[in-house]
Amino acid sequence: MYGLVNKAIEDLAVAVGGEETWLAIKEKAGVDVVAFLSMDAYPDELTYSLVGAASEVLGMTPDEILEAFGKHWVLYTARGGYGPLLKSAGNSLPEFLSNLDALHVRVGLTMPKLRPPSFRVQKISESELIVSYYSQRLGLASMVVGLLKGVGDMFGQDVTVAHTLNRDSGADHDEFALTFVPSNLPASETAEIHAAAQA
Ligand code: 1MF
Repeated sequence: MYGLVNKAIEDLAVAVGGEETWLAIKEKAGVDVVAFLSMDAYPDELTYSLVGAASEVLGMTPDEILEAFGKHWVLYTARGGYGPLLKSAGNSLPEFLSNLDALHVRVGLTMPKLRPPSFRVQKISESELIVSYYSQRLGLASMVVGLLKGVGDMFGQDVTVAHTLNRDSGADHDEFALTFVPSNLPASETAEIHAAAQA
């Protein structure tokens, strides 16, 4: 995956435990890269190793790490210069998720090694969606749970996610049932993510 992903993991690790925690994670993962380059493509195995090592160092399950990372990715990219990209994908949770494939097409124009997942969105009601997730990668469904919640934060929506179809159980793709309501996140926090995405 592009280095931007590994940099976002670093950013989360440093936010949670400081620089020493990040160095411990890199060491345990056997990663000797001093600084990741956003635009370089790194082997997926490196990213999976970082997730495994973060799980051991932070005492969380890999799925908890992945979910936390998914949420952080939205904030990290919104702050880190991709605000306009995120903004261009829509003004509401359903609209944004429906436009994710188009967003990845845009990124892929300049990043030829991008292997983007694909999302399909069915509207059930004003507050319920079914999101289908197709990926060339295995084991990242918990990251998608965090991504969906992070997108909710961006629009001030509290999203409940149920993982209703699971590739780990033999399904050909993953499916999530989303219920969303206006969030009671501190307005400052929603505002920060939203403002970053407008920048
Ligand atoms: O193949 C890849 O390297 C790759 C990297 C990141 C593929 C996808 C993504 C983004 N995706 C990560 C989870 C992938 C799980 C899987 O493969 O099954 C998150 C997608 C997503 C889902 C919900 C909400 C928001 C999401 O992401 C928004 C997004 C997507 C891509 C980027 C930024 C925000 C992006 C931007 C620049 C990139 C790479 C990805 O690389 C550059 C480009 C220019 C300069 C520097 C780096």
